Amino acid sequence: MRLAIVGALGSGKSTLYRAFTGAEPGFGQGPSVSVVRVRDERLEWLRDHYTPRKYTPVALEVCDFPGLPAPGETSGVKLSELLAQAREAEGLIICVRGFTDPTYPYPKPEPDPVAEAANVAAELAFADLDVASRRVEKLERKGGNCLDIEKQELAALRKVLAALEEGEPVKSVSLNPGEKKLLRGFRFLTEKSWTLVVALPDEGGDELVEAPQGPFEARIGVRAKLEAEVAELDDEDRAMFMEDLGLESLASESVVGAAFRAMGTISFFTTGEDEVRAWPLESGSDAVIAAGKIHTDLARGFIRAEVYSYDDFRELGGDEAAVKSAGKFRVEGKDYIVMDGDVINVRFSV
Ligand SMILES: Nc1nc2c(ncn2[C@@H]2O[C@H](COP(=O)(O)OP(=O)(O)OP(=O)(O)O)[C@@H](O)[C@H]2O)c(=O)[nH]1
Ligand SMILES: [Mg+2]
Repeated sequence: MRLAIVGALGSGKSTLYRAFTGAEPGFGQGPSVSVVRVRDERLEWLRDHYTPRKYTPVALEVCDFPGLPAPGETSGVKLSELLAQAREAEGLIICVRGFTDPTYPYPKPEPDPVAEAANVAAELAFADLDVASRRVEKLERKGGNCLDIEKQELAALRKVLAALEEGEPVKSVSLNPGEKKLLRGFRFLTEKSWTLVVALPDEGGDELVEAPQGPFEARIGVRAKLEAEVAELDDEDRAMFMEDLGLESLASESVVGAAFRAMGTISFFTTGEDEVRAWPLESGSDAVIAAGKIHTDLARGFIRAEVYSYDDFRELGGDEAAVKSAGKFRVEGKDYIVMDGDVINVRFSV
């Protein structure tokens, strides 16, 4: 799964990327990509409980994109190409500037997160509008020669277009599963989950986080410059630095978690002395799909899933026998819909 960091020129994207990854973004025209782990307190508790040989949190790819030029401006990057690449991501992190930095060119003396977020949102919506209307025109030209499936697509696209013209994102349009499937290939930017990040000055500015309006599933303020410096330290120095600053946790870590949850993805866990691992799963998936994430053999030879929730396990002191005697240990079949935080053991035979 992939998260794309997009935003205006100089809004703090690459600094945020460094805070996430500790890696330097490249200087090319394309996006830089790194893998980050999604922190999950539950998984960390399971790790401390089992002290397994291997510990595997969910990993996400994060891409740092070049800045979108401000309205009326041009830049070295081709906007359409850039946005086409952003379509490949499942979730977007929209980074806006909440700090002042005289060393970096910025159109205004003071940051304006409200206007900046609105511009970025408009740019993304416009890109969707462009894609949808081109396709509608093409299908309309075909007219009576449209296949049935194309007629359905056209009807669905008209709904999308109507919403976009009203300034509404594609995710606000109610589409049935069939329509969703027909439109999946467009990978609309306004259909994705959006996490707003306001890059904050080293001190203060927290009030800037609530101001921007838009279809954001999550919003969070990050002192990206400070956190990027922290990310470069080794563990010991980092702990000291964070204590000095009075920081308990890093906001950039919360961003990854928030953006992950905003995608509507859940996690289930597999545990034991060998490995404690979190698996991302599309919400609403059944036990066989979950088993298939672990290994295709587990889906193919699926017999049953032994399931209990992390919450019950933790409440009962991390004791499986106690979970059983409390009646919280369940044996589930193929149709069981996996829940966020389920601890699963798949029984199978091939
Ligand atoms: N105080 C403060 N400064 C920041 C923050 N994030 C970025 N900066 C500074 O803002 C300037 C631009 O940051 P970048 O991360 O390069 O911005 P960008 O969005 O990647 O810029 P482009 O890729 O050119 O669009 C740098 O001088 C950073 O040090 C932040 O959260 N707080
Ligand atoms: Mg950059």
